[in-house]
Amino acid sequence: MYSVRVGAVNRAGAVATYDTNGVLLDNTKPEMHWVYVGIFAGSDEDFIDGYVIQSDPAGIKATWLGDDTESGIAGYHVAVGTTAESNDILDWTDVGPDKDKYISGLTLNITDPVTLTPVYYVKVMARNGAGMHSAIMTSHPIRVVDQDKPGIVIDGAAATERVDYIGVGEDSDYQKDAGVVTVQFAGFESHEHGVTYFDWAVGTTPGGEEVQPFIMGGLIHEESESDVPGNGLASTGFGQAVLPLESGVKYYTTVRGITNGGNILESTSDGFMVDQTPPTIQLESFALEENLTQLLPGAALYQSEVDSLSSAWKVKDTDCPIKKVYFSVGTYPYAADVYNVTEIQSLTGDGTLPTGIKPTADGRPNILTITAENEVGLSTRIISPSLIVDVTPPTEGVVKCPAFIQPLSHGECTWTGFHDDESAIESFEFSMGSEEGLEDVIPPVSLPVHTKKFLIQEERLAYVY
Ligand SMILES: [Ca+2]
Ligand SMILES: [Ca+2]
Ligand SMILES: [Ca+2]
Ligand SMILES: [Ca+2]
Repeated sequence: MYSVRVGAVNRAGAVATYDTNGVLLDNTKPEMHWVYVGIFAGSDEDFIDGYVIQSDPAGIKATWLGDDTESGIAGYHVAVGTTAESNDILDWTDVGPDKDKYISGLTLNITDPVTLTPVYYVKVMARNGAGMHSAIMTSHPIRVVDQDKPGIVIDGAAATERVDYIGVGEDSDYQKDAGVVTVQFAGFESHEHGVTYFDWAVGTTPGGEEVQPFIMGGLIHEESESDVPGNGLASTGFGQAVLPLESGVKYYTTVRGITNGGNILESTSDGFMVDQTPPTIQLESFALEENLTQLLPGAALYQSEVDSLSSAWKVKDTDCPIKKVYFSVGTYPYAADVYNVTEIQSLTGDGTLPTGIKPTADGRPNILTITAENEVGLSTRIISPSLIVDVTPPTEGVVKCPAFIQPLSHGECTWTGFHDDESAIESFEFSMGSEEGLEDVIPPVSLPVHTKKFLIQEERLAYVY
């Protein structure tokens, strides 16, 4: 120990002395006791199978301790390298006297699990009060693994029945069953810690537990999955629970994987709804008929031109999308003997028959069948009225009239044999002329269908049936 005395003499000759408390002379280096990584001061280093494992790719937590009994520790210097000798990641950096630090701003790559490269070493030197540096102390090697990641969660049981089931099937957004919730999940990974257990909840909000709180029951993990990261549970599985559901409510399923490190890896499905009602189909027009009260099954419509059969309709389902609309035309209900079952491309709202559908014109009815199926597989089928196409006039019958009709005399005309193979006779038209082709004696008069004869009586015209 040295003492330093400073004296000052003033012009009057007085001397003042100031004594320091002494200055240490230290000529031995400080000593490093430890460097631990993955933790801050006060924790135990997690050193397994020769490595400390971390998932952080941007920095390293480290703690260290050195001492110097003579001059104490003034500060530490830290470096990071991919070998025990190199400082290729971070060159020597003065970090002050703190005994731990998050060494930030690094770019660390995932360690290849086969070649076990790269790994990272933290080196620390202590600096004592006399400015001398200790020997370098190097940490255990650090393996960098993938960060914990929540997997995906989908609604429904699609594809889970597959023998080679792995991963997830197709997400479902609608279901018919109002008493069961099914879920599939995959890709929950904790390379650092492993997943210790899974639990799941069902709610009416994303992540919610309104219908079922988080429970472990009902989940099945894929046991055949090998090379599970972090030696935890499989990352894949599915779940099923009997729960009462309502139409018109969206349900969300949330799956959590809880890691051995206490991390909660959580994912929620995008939801599903229940639909238990089939779509509705409203026929808006059929052939030339647009009056909704006439567009009923069993009604008969007649048309005299053979052109394209036309129809328009509206398909609706307020709960879920329409998956398929198809039609056929037949000579009896639900038949397809006039036009094959054909899918309609437009699935929502208004639908129309494509052009070019020739109705049968042989007197048999043309009945349109329309079927609409919704996303959950519920379907509705309607039929149109019968359309009878008749392009030929009625067959001529035989008319019998008196050979001569005197003015003011009586007479009658009768007729038989008028008929039509395709459509029924609707009415008769009667007229009389003084020559063939004329209607000058009795102008045309329309007679009901049942009329059988026409009386001519004292210039008063009458008909009888
Ligand atoms: Ca010393
Ligand atoms: Ca969904
Ligand atoms: Ca519905
Ligand atoms: Ca006819």
